[in-house]
Amino acid sequence: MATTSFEEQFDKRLAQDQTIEPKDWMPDNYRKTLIRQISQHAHSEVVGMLPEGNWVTRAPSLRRKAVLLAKIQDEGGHGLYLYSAAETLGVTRDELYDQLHTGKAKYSSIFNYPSLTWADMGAIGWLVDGAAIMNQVPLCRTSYGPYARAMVRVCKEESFHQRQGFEIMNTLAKGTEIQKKMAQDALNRWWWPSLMMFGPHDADSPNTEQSVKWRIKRMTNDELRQKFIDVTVEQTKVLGLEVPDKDLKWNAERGHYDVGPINWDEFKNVVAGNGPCNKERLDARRKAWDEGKWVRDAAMAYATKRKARANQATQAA
Ligand code: FAQ
Repeated sequence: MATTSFEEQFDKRLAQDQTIEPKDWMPDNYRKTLIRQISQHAHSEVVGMLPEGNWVTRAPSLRRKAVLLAKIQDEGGHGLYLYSAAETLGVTRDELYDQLHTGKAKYSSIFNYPSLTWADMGAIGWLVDGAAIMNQVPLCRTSYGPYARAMVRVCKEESFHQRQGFEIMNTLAKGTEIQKKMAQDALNRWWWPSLMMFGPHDADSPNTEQSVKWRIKRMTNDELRQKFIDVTVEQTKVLGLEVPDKDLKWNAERGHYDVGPINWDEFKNVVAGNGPCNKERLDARRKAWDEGKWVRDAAMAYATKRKARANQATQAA
């Protein structure tokens, strides 16, 4: 009987669209790529709580406040599922937190922009969660099992987030002149950074080709960005707002909207740590880590005490 090498078995599983599980053999670079992507994704969820956290105390009604709190809490939960998925690849949570706190790890560029008005809560839900869900639905079929399963639950929640954002935008856009202006201003500021969330153009994306071969990414950055643009431009019409792009036009031949050039210098600058809020975001995460030390210590002390009691009970029996 012919034996197959680990690598052949791995390739066969991918070709048959079966998931790779934590104890399966996998190429070192597949593991590395997953740790990189999943941990960046986890960090994004957790840092992504901050721009919205800024508005919890100033939400315009109890209902808005309860919904916003629930949404932010969901994002924290997404971070936790994703850190757990990353841990199955052999990295520890402490290592991942350390990479974030020392500024070695990347997280999504979008969360380095400020949330200036209440309308930003609408724009973040509608555009940022809208872009996130466009990117994440295909990840429900990513080849690494724990990541794919985490994404199924994440996507269900993101879909609620997107709708709550659209609802805020719709209320403002159909409200007073001042409210409509606030909604337009938020769209103006979040539109281009949302397009950047999908990452560089395919031709400039060093990781896409291999990640698509490994079925980690099921679609490329440009394919997903285009899908987002096509859907969101139509939603903007429903809101009665204007996409801040003078070059935006329907291209009948391609069956898609064309957009103007994206400012990749701005993207690179933000990813390099020089965006409007990079410092503030990292400072907030480090402060939360330091101030949470007593909680971690107390939980560890309690676990040690319970373990000792359980051991005593076993010995006495
Ligand atoms: N920001 O070769 P590629 C959310 C980096 S979650 C910063 O194309 P890849 C929920 C990239 O890491 C949002 N860096 O890379 C929420 C790579 O650098 P490296 C996060 C970026 O991995 C909503 C380099 O550029 N979602 O929003 C960005 O194949 C509201 C070259 O790029 C995910 O993480 C960027 N935007 O494709 C929470 C989804 N784009 O590592 C709160 C999972 C690229 O080689 C409130 N991730 N880079 O040094 C992915 O799908 C992929 O990792 C991409 C990038 C598409 C983001």
